[in-house]
Amino acid sequence: MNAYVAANPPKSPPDRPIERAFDTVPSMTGKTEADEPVFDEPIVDEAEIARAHAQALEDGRLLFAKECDFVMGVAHLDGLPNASYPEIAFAGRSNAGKSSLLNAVTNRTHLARVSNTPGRTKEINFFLLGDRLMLADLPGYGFARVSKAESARWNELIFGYLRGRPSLRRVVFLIDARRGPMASDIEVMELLDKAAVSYQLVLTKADKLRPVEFAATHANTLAEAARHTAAHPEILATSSLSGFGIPELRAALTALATW
Ligand SMILES: Nc1nc2c(ncn2[C@@H]2O[C@H](COP(=O)(O)OP(=O)(O)OP(=O)(O)O)[C@@H](O)[C@H]2O)c(=O)[nH]1
Ligand SMILES: [Mg+2]
Repeated sequence: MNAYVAANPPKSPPDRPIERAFDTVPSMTGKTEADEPVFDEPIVDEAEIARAHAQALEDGRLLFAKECDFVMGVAHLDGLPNASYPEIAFAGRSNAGKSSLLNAVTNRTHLARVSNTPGRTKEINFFLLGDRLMLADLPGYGFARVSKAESARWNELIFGYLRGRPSLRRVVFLIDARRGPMASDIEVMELLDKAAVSYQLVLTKADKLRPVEFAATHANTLAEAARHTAAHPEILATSSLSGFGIPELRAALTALATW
């Protein structure tokens, strides 16, 4: 026996088992937690949730069925229209499908100009929906085949607008679902995080992927969104071709159509 143990003989064990902490903490009713009922699941009024969801979809359908008119195309920051309506901007890489999505959501075929040539949208095009919501179709970034000077001019226009627009309620941030978030997307997301501009990622061209491929991109994109402070946690998926996800996008934007 060593000197320490000899000097400090073990105490005899307590004559009753040591109480576990949660057995003795009184609850607000004065009972122990062990006395409290245990519920299998949280109580959720599923019918109420379904009703609210259906109402949001219907509100979205009604707003986006209203008149939608081209207001102006803007090539310089000093030419922006007055910030008098709540505004949503469609942003993303060149060719991500911004103009197509704007047409799909407003149920028009030729409102915004769509092209097979990346870099088609060269100005910020503004559209007013139902005298309630301004929609802005932005030129895409990341298009290699423009001159450095032109690319710098676009970036100045796009980021100047995104950072300084007081009426901007949210950026619909398009990501081509075939590619998922790319380095240039993540760079822009970081800029928006820094400027505290709220954005929601929307995966486009969902019709081009098999379900298993889509699930992988969706998981990646969700994980990317979680790393960004200004990203909305929910991700939408759309196809401008099939109409998939369009009613949900309308509902999400309609919820932002008030000050
Ligand atoms: N299959 C499929 N093709 C799409 C979809 N959305 C867009 N496209 C195609 O993708 C190409 C680019 O679409 P745009 O809407 O012009 O893309 P954008 O982001 O506005 O491009 P920029 O103005 O150059 O930045 C066009 O050929 C579209 O037809 C979609 O949901 N499904
Ligand atoms: Mg475009």
